[in-house]
Amino acid sequence: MPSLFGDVISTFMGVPKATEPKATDAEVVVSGVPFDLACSGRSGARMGPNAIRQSTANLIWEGKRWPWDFALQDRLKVCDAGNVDYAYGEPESLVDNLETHANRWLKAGKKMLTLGGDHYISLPLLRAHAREHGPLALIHFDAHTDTYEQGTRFDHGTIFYHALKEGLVVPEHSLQIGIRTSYDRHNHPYEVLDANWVNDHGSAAVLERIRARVGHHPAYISLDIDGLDPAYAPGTGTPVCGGMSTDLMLKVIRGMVGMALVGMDVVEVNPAYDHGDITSLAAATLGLEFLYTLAASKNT
Ligand SMILES: [Mn+2]
Repeated sequence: MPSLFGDVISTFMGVPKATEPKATDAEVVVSGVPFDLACSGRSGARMGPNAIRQSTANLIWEGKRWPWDFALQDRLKVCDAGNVDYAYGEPESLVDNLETHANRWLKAGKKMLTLGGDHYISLPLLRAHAREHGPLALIHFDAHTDTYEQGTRFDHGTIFYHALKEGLVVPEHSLQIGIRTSYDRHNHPYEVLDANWVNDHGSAAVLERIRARVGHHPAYISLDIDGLDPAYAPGTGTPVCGGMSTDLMLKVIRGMVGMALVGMDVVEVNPAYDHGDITSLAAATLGLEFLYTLAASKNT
């Protein structure tokens, strides 16, 4: 059993590193995107990917992870491709590099778990996933809808407005979960399960709505860590009180076994504002539960 105090963890859960899709038999690739040039508030999410990887040192010791009854490596092959590089001061280079990176791995038949970075990174990722799978059902956890029409060219608050305009997502199959900031309720393209409703009704009710909306459509999960309450995720750029608990969000992710999940990103982890690694551990755990959900889905 690996020790918590051994070597520094340089990949997610210590999985093998692989930079060439053809050189690995992994079914899922973990990538980091250390980009925060589209952030409107507290910057620093570029430090997220490595902090999330390091937090997996707390998770790696468990063989058959609770509450599952199997070890991940027995059911799913995972590799870590490291971080996507870009030229600082040139956000457009990140857009190109990330989309090219994602295209390469998706074309090789791999699924992706991507660690942000600010939420802007979801747009190039959605472009690549939609190219591979067609327009997607979006399952979006966040305090904010990120559908604002007014924004800058590189803006972490406008991505799901652009994703819709570009035809990357199917609004009729998409939901936004944990929302607790203003949006136009009378003219909004996505179904919203706001934070009040989610916290009052619990995971079973949330999952019922997700399954009713998404069905068997190819689905992409975009998880802004600020969907969690600041008590559970203080280390993020734009925290909003009244969010979901880590427990509730984990139960919702786990409950998606059997759905046609094609990818996930976990974004907006900002270690400089974190305390005791609460936020990066939450992100690491949510990402790991996605991998377990994919693994469990292979037998359904
Ligand atoms: Mn947000």
